[in-house]
This record gives sequence, structure tokens and C-alpha cells, in this order.
Amino acid sequence: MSLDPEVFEALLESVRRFVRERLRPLEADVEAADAVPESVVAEMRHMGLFGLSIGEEYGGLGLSMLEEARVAIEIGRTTPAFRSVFGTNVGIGSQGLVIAGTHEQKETWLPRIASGELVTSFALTEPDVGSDSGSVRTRAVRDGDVYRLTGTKRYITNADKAGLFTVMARTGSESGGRGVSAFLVPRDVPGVSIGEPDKKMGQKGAHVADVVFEDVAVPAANRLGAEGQGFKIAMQVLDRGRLHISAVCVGIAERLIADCVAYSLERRQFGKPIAEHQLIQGLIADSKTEALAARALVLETAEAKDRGEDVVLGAAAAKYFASEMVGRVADRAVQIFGGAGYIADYGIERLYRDVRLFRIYEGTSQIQQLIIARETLKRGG
Ligand code: COS
Repeated sequence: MSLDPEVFEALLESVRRFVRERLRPLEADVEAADAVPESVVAEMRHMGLFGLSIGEEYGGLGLSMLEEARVAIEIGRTTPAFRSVFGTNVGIGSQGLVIAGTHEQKETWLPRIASGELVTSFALTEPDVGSDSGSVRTRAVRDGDVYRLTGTKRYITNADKAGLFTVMARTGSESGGRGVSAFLVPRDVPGVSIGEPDKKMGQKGAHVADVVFEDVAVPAANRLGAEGQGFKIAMQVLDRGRLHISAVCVGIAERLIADCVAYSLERRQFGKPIAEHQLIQGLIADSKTEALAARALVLETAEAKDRGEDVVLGAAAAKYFASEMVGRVADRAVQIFGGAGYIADYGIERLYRDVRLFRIYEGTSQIQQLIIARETLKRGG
């Protein structure tokens, strides 16, 4: 899937303009209100942002991974809460359905996901199950035409807005991932309840909450793939999600570098702009070099995915490098801004807090290291 190059460039330009003119001026308001204005969400729907990665036959834009990554870089240039509004529909919330859904399941759900009418969430993590995601305890017991789901999911992005959850639950007695199946669970079926949004370090405006399933009857027709396939589906979803997050990290790093350049040209110390001091130049050079390297890795891996290549290693490496990179870039940005970097008015400390999450969600840096090492050892180098 990919768009006509001219149509894609026009989309990219409209996203750039949207970020620059509409979203950036709202950043402090979103932080203060811990909410993205509904008018902005409506504009995102209108632009097709909820359906970036969903096929045109289901009402989406049908972008290739490379195109999606390029859009994600542009969206990355502002508060990540804006991306989160449609991020689960584009990524982890919908991709299980895209990868493993039947035509009927896709026809039922994807058009409303692509339009943004329906928000989706990905429910894998639990109170006692984080990195070891094959050990999910939520159970799904077959009972005639339905499965009965019981369990608690934790830190579920967009749970408070979601109308549909992709839920990983244990159907078999096998230990680890082999006993896990994936289900599409609508929000409005009896027994589903959502906790209060958690208070967080950053990314204000994007919400996470618990989702509790109490003897929830889910039609067997809502199972994605065969019984026992859920863990693999989740891992495939995360391969794609990790690439998307890496692209967002590149965008935020590029934004921070531009902010640093503008500030260091204007701020004067010792009789000249601080940009003329070599120690400041060193910080800018390090950030620029690392952002360029991350951009190249992300786009090359996205292209490999579009060619149908296995990107388990590449996606983990991109997520690992890009999320660590943006952490270092944000830290240098605080340093370049000095006192102003620590003060809320400049927005640098806000982005510093926001980017901390990228090293944790959709697989911690340590999980990415494990995957990279495992794949490298398997391949002999
Ligand atoms: N694509 C397709 N299949 C995959 C896969 C992938 N990326 N990764 C693993 N699998 C398959 C394996 O091939 C294996 O298949 P078989 O049972 O047929 O051999 C099966 O899934 C189990 O894989 P594995 O043995 O590697 O599972 P582990 O329990 O060792 O877990 C890690 C692997 C740690 C990599 C996994 O649990 C993980 O990614 N954890 C982090 C989860 C995460 O990102 N959480 C964030 C919350 S979601 S926002």
C-alpha cells in the first residue's frame, strides 16, 4: 500500500502546517487542561489521521510503513499527546485486526476506526505482567458461542475514550505466549469497566487507565486468528508500533534541535550569542548527529518492512536507539536553555518529561536490547 507521490507530499505538507499553525500554539493549554480540545480531534478526523495505516478499501489512507513513518516524524514535532489521540487507531489498537482479522471482522470495525468514529486500545499489560507479556493472567474461557473474559489490564492508552479493545487473554493451559489468544472487545458489553486516568510524569492530554473485565461475554466471532495465536499477533503489532514510535522520537528530536538553535542564536552571554560558544556547538552537533542517525535507521527499517522483510531486529534497534537518542537530545536542550530550560514557560522541561515514556512503553529499552541480542546471535552477526 502506498499513495500517489504527489498526493502523499500534499498530505505531508498539510500535516506540517497543522502541526506548526494549529497544534504548537496549543501545547501549554493541553498540558494545563490535561486534554486535547475536541475541535482539534475533529480536525484530525477530517484530515484522515485516524486511518493512516488502514487500507483504502476500509476507508483509510493506506500508507506504506515508510509513509507512515514520515508522517509520524512530522507529528513528532509537537506535544506527543496530540499523536496519542489517533496513535492507537493507527498503531497498536487497530493493527491486530489489520494483521489477523477476517474480512468480515475488518468490514465490521475498520471503517469506523479509520474515520476516528471509534477509538481503539491495545490491552496487553496487566498489574503483574509488563515486559514478560507472554504471562498474561486475564482468562478467556469458552462457553458455547462466547468466551467469558475475566482480568485486569493496566496502563492502557486511550482506555477512557476507547470503544473497542484488542485484548490478549489466556485461553489455553500452555505456559507463556502459546496459551494466549487475542479478542476484539467492545467497550459497551456488560462487565467492562474503566478506571480513573492515572496521574503521570508527562504526556499530559494523553490518558492511560485500567480496564477491568468481569465475566465479560465476548462472541467467539470476535477472536482474532486461531486460539493460541494472540501472543504472536501482539508481537507483530508491536514490531510495527515500535517503528512508529521511533519515528515520533526523531520528530521530537528535530523539533528540540530547532528550538535549541533558535534560542542559542538569540541568547547572549560573554558578549555574543551562545551559539558562537564552542561548548554549546558541541551539544548541538551531538544532538544533530544522533537525530540524523536515528532518522536513517527508522526510514531504512520502514522501507525494509514495506519490502516484506523481517524487521524484528530493525524495529527493536530503531526503538532502542531513537528513544534513548531523544532522551539525550532533550537533556542537552535543557542544558542549552539553562535556567529557561527548567522553567515551564519555554516548554523544554515539558518535552523532557514527555520523552521519558518512549524508553518504557511498547517495550522498554532493556526488552529491545534482549530482542536485538537474540536476533543477532541467531543470525550469526
Ligand atoms: N513476530 C512474530 N512472532 C514472534 C515475534 C515477532 N516479533 N516475537 C516472538 N514471536 C513468536 C516466537 O517465534 C515464538 O513462537 P513459537 O512459540 O512458535 O516458537 C512465540 O512468539 C513466543 O516468543 P518468545 O519465546 O520469544 O517469547 P518470550 O516470552 O521470550 O518473549 C519478548 C519475548 C520479551 C520479546 C516479549 O515478551 C516482549 O516483547 N515483551 C515486551 C512487551 C511489550 O512491549 N510490552 C509493552 C506493553 S504494550 S504497549
